[in-house]
Amino acid sequence: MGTHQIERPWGETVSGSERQRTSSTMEEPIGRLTPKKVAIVGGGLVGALNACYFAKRGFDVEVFETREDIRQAKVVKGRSINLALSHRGRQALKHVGMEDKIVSQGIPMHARMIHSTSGKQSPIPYGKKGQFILSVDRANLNKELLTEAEAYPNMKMNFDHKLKDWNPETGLMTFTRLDGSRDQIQADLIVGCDGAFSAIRKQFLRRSRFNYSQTYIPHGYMELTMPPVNGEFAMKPDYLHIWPRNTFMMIALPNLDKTFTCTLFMPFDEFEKITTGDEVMEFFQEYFADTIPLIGVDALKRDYFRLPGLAMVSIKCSPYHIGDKCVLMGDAAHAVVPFYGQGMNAGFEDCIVFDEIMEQLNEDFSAVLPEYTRVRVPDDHAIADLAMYNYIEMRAHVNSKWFLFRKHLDNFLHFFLPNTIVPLYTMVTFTRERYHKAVDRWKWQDKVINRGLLFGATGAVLGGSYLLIKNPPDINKLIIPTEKMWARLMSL
Ligand code: FAD
Ligand code: EGU
Repeated sequence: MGTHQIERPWGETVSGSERQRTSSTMEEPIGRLTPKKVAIVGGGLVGALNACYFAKRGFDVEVFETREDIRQAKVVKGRSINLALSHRGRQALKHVGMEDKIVSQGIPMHARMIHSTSGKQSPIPYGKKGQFILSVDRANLNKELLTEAEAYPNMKMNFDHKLKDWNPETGLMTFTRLDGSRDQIQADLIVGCDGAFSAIRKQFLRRSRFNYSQTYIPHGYMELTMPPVNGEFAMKPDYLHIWPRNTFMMIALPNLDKTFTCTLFMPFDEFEKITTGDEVMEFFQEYFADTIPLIGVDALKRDYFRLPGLAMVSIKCSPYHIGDKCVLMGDAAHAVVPFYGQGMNAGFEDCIVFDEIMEQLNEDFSAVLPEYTRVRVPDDHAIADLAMYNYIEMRAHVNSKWFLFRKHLDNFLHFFLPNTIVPLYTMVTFTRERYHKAVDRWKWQDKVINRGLLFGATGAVLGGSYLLIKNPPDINKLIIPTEKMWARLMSL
């Protein structure tokens, strides 16, 4: 890992502060003699990526992260082991030159594999050939992003720094450390990337006209590992495996070590009903029988009780900024339920959107922050709503037959009317169409489809009537004589 070139047309490697000095004499007449200081709170996926974006612009960047450096840690605690990376996330990585590296460490998933209760497997492609999503390892992605960020000379990483409080007027932050000490740091801009339970957001909540809502869904999730069989993947690796069972659902994504991480989704009260190993087996026998030999009876009985079901929350808020001092991004701004595979992708896209506005408005925080809120809130709210909608939909009536039918219908309509009907998941997963626009278009398409069905049905009735009138059937053939009717009824 070398040092970074900070955007400069002739491409020398310079430190952030040097760049600022040069550019201020050349382009910016006043101010910016020293680069502005940006503090990024949270060194998770979005924080680490954002650190690259701000460093690339030449700011004096510091990252503050509660945990120890995960690159040194023996065990990495945290949510979900692997994630689906799609177009939006990839584009965001591309802007900081990280796309190829991360893609090369991911496993392409070209289709879903739907497992029915009987054990039948049916693939449904995500799109045309060459369209796929990637299964990436969360811990590895986080490490790569931290290493990338750290290679900028104008970057400082502070691990073991937990934000306790901060002052929206002055930008002064207070951190605590494991040894009990405190650290106080001031910054020109504070970027809250500290996840769904954001400490930065607490100051937002105390303010007037800040909108906030959070919803915990009744489902929890549990991760189970499916080991390799004879050194090979236990199931086909280039698929996102899905077991849709209405109330219960399981999903499995492949890992580089040839394991699968299975994520079981079910209501908390169902989790609690299962208290013994035998009950686990009974439950799996009924709903996910084909996975029992693959996960293994002993592993299943043991791993089910290792951790309780974990909660999922959906959070929406607005605005995302306070004055010119602070902005929220990633889960801190919008936690979404995982039923569209978009949480991280949306958080990564936040970084692109902010960066584009920084470019348009010459890095003037007092203009950039409100514009970011104006532009981004409708889209983040749209994906939060979509993910929640899909959760409700899947839970209500999605078994494997229905899932197959819906996806085939979507793909079929798209095939015949490629420019009119684009499936929602395609717009969400494979394009950068703004989320709220994708929803608008989806509603419009639904109207067209329904109208099509209505016309179709009306046409069938009218056409049928016409044919009947033109060729009236022999009425005598339609009337069944009484004795024949009796005979039929008696034979039942
Ligand atoms: P986080 O990853 O939560 O990082 C926040 C960081 O801030 C952490 O490192 C934390 O230690 C630190 N921090 C917290 N508080 C403080 C503090 N006070 N001071 C300093 N640091 C602090 N998304 C997808 O795109 N695709 C998927 O397939 C997908 N699958 C998912 C499956 C499940 C089961 C779940 C739960 C989520 C899934 N997601 C998925 C969503 C994804 O995990 C999140 O959207 C993503 O992790 C958000 O990143 P973030 O950096 O905003 O927050
Ligand atoms: C859930 C948990 C299939 C990883 C939504 C599809 C997810 C992922 C789907 C998790 C589903 C559901 C889509 C992708 C993806 C599908 C999608 C969900 C990855 C509508 C690690 N979802 N997920 N939709 O279309 O667009 O395949 O934990 F079962 S990837 Cl719930 Cl594309």
